[in-house]
Amino acid sequence: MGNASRRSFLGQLAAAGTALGLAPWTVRDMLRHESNAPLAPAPLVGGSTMVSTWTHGLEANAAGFAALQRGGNAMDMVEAAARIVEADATGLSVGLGGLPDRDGHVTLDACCMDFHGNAGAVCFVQNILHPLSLARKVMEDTPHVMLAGAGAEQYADELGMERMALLTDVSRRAWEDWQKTSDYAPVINIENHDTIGILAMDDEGRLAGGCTTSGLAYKMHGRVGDSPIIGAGLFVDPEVGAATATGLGEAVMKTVGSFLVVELMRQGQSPQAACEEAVHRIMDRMPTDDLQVGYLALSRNGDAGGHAIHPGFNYALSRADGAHLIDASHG
Ligand code: SD4
Repeated sequence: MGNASRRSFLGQLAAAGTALGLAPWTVRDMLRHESNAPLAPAPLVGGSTMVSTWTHGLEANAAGFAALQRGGNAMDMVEAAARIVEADATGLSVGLGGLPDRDGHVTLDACCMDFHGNAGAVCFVQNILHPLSLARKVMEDTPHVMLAGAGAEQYADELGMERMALLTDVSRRAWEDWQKTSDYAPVINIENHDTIGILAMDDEGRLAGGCTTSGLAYKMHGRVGDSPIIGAGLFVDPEVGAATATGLGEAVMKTVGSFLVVELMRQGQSPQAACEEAVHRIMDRMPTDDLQVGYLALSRNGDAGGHAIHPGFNYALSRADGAHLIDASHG
């Protein structure tokens, strides 16, 4: 079914459901299942591929490929990769051990998109070790895209997800040190950015992506960044490619960065060129001396690219034949 006829079918389905007196929930479920119609297989030029932000992307990608070997699909690869980094107490920007907000609370943001274009997200959640898994549950088992704060935690409780304190001794001490000199303005510098964004293509050419973070260190309580915002911190267009962002979320949100990267790819640009143009969009619009943003993209034919405002952004590229840490271009 083509896009236009699918849209018309969806409209007729919704109208028919309402006319028949079906609950809106039932209609939404029908719509959701229809949107899960299989896509045409992708050209598998590069084979299964993962790209993930920063050095921790290497370990994450290894977990993703292990999931693929266990029979998982692209979404399973992304979730397995995220869980490794979320549970790693040594990372100061994701999950356990993430630096807290200015009031000492670790608050997490995460989202994911699958190869049908479905999306799920959670934001401003506390004491949940695996926010990306929770985002996936929102995507797969609810009619919604995003749950926030206490509502997301309540849903995690319903799912039986364990609650745990995420502030470690190391991150508490860092927060206490920060308080000594703090003027209570968010610290925005080029070191404050090691969110993990993960893009995966499985051995059937299906794309998925995820992004998970504790966000900007010492942010205002309640602040939500780009990472759980579909189109900003992550976007997957199953027919085109996927992109994710790391760095100062405010700059990414104002330019709807990941959607922009994927849309540029849809117009024919390579992942590398698309990331460059999206970075330049930020640099043209705001002073960037003190802020870093990096974009990472994967096309449906397995090409990858990455670009950042400043030097220092790297990403892990893994295929069946090996993994590499790549320094992204910048400027
Ligand atoms: C945010 N984009 O919350 C995230 C920050 C980040 O590692 O990338 N941190 O703005």
